[in-house]
Amino acid sequence: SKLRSKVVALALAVMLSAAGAVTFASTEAAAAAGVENEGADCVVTGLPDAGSLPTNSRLPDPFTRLNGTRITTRSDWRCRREEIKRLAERFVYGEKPPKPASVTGTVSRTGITVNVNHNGRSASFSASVSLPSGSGPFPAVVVLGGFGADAAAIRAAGAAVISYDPYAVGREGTPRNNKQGAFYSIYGSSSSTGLLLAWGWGVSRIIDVIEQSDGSILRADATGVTGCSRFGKGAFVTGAFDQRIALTMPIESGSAGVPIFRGIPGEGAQSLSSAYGEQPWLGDAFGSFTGSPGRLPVDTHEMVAMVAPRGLFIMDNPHITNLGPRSAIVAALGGAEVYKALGAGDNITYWSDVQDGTHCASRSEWRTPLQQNIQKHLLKTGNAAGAMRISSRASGNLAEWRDWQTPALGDGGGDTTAPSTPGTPAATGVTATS
Ligand code: MCU
Repeated sequence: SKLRSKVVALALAVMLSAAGAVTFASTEAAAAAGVENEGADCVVTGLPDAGSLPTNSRLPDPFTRLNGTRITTRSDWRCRREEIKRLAERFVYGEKPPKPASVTGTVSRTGITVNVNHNGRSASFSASVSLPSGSGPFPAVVVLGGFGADAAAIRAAGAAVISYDPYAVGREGTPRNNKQGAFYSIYGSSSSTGLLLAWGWGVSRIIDVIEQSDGSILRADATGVTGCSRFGKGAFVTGAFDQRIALTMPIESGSAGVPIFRGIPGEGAQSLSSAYGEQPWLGDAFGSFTGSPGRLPVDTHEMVAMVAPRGLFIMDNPHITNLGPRSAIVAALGGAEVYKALGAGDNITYWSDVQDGTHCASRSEWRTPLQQNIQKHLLKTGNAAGAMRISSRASGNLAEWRDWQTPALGDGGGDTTAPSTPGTPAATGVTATS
């Protein structure tokens, strides 16, 4: 009868997801941008100082500008996103410098080398490449760290795997005033930028080199990024901060990753002070917020939104409270409101309906959605709908975390997506059991 109820639950889930699929218009995969930051020319004024921040126990409104007005069209999102980026840099991750003066390197069928020169300083690092079968040029998924991501499934889907060692660019185990690795060789060991954004900077430089290559092996316009645990934090931040990345796939990222900072204290997740103190993952400026996340003028639902409308596949483990899976769902639901407002609700998937409780386990449940996301966003051969596959072990309710509504953004003609009602789960609100 246990099996029977599982079968019933599965059938129900399939029916619900089939019903949910008609609720939102199916959206095409959004093209990645041709540049790292499409909002680089936006003039941002009114960034607050750390000393003048009000406390807000709810999630900040992603649609309200620093000057208090709300955006009304989809094209307004570009510069509102830049405001969020600047807030995230100032208060959470530290600054991500723009492309250095010189980036050179090579792409071969087995590896990528990167050489950076800037202001008289230089640094180099490399990554290995593993191609799928067939003839290229291939899309590629950058895998941060060596575990947790299903490299075989990525290659079987038709994408190359770029194995990238984040520690070459930002080492762990150093004090904040003596950070090491290629990023800090260029920008200084006392840079206040944390490791996560340094790792993302390294991926951006890999993409620079692919762009400059002859394009016969790897495609520069079809890059994904993934990683598990601390490298899930890194994959999330990497995708948020480089709009050339077409598909972002954080796995079991935990505190300092996807979960909302405001939710973590109540859930039994790794505390913010623990994550901040364990490694210099977050920027130095985050130190004054570990005990008062309500003062942050930005939260991770807005980092989710920074990825919009590009592909985002958040994989999480509901069995480990320490990872903050409930706080991660709220981040996904909050960010999905921006996806929906942009008409791209089908480009985000959150999946925590998994059986094995082991951290960064190899999971059969994610193989199909992983390959569907690669087909849709990197190969452009599929159009699978995004989904919320939330385990009953850990749920989250966005309505408890927001006091703003999602606007119907005009697009200057053409289709519009209906605004959501408060508390309605984003995308296809399927709850499955595991
Ligand atoms: C979930 O990611 C981290 C976690 O934040 C750390 O506290 C722990 O030490 O390591 C996890 C991890 O990266 O595991 C591989």
